[in-house]
Amino acid sequence: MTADVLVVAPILTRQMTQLEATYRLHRLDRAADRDAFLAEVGDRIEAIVTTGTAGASADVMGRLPNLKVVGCMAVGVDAVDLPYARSRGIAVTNTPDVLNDCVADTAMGLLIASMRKLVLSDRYVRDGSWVAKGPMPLTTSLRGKTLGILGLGRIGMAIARRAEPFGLTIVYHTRRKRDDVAYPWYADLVAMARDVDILLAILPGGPETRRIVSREVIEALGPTGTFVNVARGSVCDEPALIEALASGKLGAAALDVFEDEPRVPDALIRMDNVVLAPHVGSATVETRDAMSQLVVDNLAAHFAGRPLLTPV
Ligand code: NAP
Ligand code: 8YV
Repeated sequence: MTADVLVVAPILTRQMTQLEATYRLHRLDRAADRDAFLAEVGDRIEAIVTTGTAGASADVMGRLPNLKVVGCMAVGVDAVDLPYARSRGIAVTNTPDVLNDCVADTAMGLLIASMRKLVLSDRYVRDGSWVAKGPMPLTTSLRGKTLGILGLGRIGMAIARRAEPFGLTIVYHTRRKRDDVAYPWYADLVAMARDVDILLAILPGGPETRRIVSREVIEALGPTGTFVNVARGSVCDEPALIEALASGKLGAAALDVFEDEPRVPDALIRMDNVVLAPHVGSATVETRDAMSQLVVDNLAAHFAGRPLLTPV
């Protein structure tokens, strides 16, 4: 029998075509009246397809009494209400590993763009400053600096491996010290922020890590420090970050993620010491294709009664 699947947010077209050929899809993302739509199809839904941003709320899942599995196209599932899903025995799948390289590339790109002022350099050429003012002011070398990675998991390790050849010394903070790496571990995030030149966040979002990059951490990083966030906007105290960047208590920031995406505070948009990106860590054709396929393959495993490939 063909199963009914609720699309909270679509994945790539190639995989949506596969889903359309296999299941009866119900497009919540296109519904004019979401409540009426859920009231009409809710009883039939056995699976959800969603993205890391759209997630799956307890409110939506609560209207789907036969829901068994959520396929989320992201490694970070902070937008899926996991406690609620667990309370109902609803399985949740994510897309780990296939995005490590692209997210790590983005992180390094942001780090270099910030320290070497690549975005300002581009503007300097385009707006005629090079002709009018002469050479651009000198920037800061990566070589010899210390990079503190907040969250040395799958992606954090991919970032560390890329950072080493740039001459960066790597240290990290996690809850538990890893026994398979030689990088120095800090039990205390503020102490690490005090000792490093760059703090890079790549840990999960959610209540446990909310504003872990606090005012104290930001100020410990200091006037010559750079903060790179490729984790989630929620992990950083954004108002404190803005204040520190504006007052010179923090040197610079490179941000792929924000508290209220896609809305980015005007203050950040106006700052020259900030590089901004619209949550594009994994946003390449190849990686999104692999992530989307993993969503499809997880649903296929579920409906065939096989073990899920990447359960959360
Ligand atoms: P992972 O392999 O699970 O690694 C997570 C790391 O964070 C681990 O080292 C973990 O170590 C650490 N961590 C977790 N909670 C912590 C806490 N409270 N304090 C300190 N460290 C903590 O995850 P991943 O695959 O590398 O992905 C990490 C995150 O990156 C995702 O959850 C997502 O939010 C984000 N991400 C962003 C993008 C983007 O587009 N910008 C793309 C992909 C992923 P311990 O357990 O020892 O603490
Ligand atoms: C995606 C992400 O941008 O995997 C994650 O955790 O943040 C990203 O890869 C996004 O959530 C797409 O669904």
